[in-house]
Amino acid sequence: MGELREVRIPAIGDFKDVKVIEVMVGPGDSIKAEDSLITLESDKATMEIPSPFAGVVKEVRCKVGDKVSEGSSVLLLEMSDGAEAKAAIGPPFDVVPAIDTAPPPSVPPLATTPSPPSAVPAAPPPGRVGEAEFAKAHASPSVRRFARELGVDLGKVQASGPKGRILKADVQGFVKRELTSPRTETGISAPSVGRGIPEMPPVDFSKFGPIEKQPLSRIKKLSGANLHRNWLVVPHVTQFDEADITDLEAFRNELSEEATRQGVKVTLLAFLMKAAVGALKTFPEFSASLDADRESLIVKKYYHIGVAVDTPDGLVVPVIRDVDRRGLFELAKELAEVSAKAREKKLEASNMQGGCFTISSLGGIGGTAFTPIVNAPEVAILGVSRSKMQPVYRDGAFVPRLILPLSLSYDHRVIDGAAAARFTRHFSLLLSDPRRLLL
Ligand code: CAO
Repeated sequence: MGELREVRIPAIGDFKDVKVIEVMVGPGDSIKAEDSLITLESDKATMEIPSPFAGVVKEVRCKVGDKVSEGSSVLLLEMSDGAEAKAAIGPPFDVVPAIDTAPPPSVPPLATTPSPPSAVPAAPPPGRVGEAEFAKAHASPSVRRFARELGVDLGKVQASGPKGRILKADVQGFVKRELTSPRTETGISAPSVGRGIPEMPPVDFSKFGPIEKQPLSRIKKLSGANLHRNWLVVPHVTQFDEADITDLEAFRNELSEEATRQGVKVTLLAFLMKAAVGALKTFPEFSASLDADRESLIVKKYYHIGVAVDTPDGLVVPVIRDVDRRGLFELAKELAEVSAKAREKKLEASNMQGGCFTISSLGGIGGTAFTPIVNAPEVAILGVSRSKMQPVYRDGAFVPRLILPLSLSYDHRVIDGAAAARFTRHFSLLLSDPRRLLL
């Protein structure tokens, strides 16, 4: 008989008395290390507690409705011979809203119905994901939410968990297969996600030299799937332009004393967000989204701007709400808070939803231009590179001016090239005269 071990709730941050909403195992069940044992739900998030060991469940020590905290007993496990702790007992909270019927994610779902052959393939509205099958599927709330975020119909996902439970890995596997398969009838509309693209043959790199295999972070896996889809679905064009920000920079420096007194650092980004609102008000189609039926545009009357933030685990895009109603200092403060939160992995899904337009600034790092990928269902994204003092010919002489490179990628289904050129020109004009930002 193997050694008996008690499994307890691991460190779960500041959460206490969290409700058990699901018990996924029972006495006699054989489980592998990292299999989910129970699901907890706080008012902010759900999480699954994984088993640190492989073994057989001897006794379950909590039930649905119990309130548990770090150290509470979950169950007694008879360890398999030679089993070792495997599960990552880090904070297992999934940063997702607690309500399973969360609003549709800010990315269009992977289609689950075939598209008309000649039309640009449509991502159907989330309601069209086979709701009955979805509801019947055997999966925890966090897996359901994950599936909804990706627009995956759980009714079509093969389960590999205990008692036919669909695991997160099953959903990821389903998406991976759909992204690479040329099928049309079962899931994602094929032309949108790489129909006919030959698969990359596996390469044994160790034949050529020493290697190390490093798992991709969760963020990279999720953003990778979204970026891949957006790259394939959205016909991208990038418009390059530049803005003379000499006066803006002088104004920013003038503000710095007052900003320091208020404990904020006003970087260029806050001005860019304000300029984005100005340009979006003048060119509303840049903050629109294609309706699911592709027959119309949804034009948004709010100004929530996404900001790409580089974190050690990958790219995330928190959304700053109502930028039109915020002052520069308030924006700068929120930017600092939100990027710190992103880097500490404390962003919630709701912090990353609802954007109308995204800004991706690599100016703090360097570079002269780049072609950002549109953050669908948004239709445009502004890339900003590093500003540089340049000689500009004016009134018969060269004068030194601080020039900021802009790269606007847009969805050509919605935006014409001429409109994009007008948009970046207008954006540039707003930045070149900071007084215009106040209008
Ligand atoms: N030109 C010149 N200098 C710039 C600049 C620009 N366009 N933009 C920022 N800077 C300067 C800032 O003024 C600051 O200088 P000081 O420290 O001397 O004052 C410095 O660069 C660092 O700025 P920052 O990057 O910390 O701050 P920010 O407000 O400009 O940007 C954030 C914040 C979160 C957007 C940024 O940190 C970040 O993560 N950028 C990467 C985004 C990304 O990865 N995009 C790619 C997406 S596609 O894969």
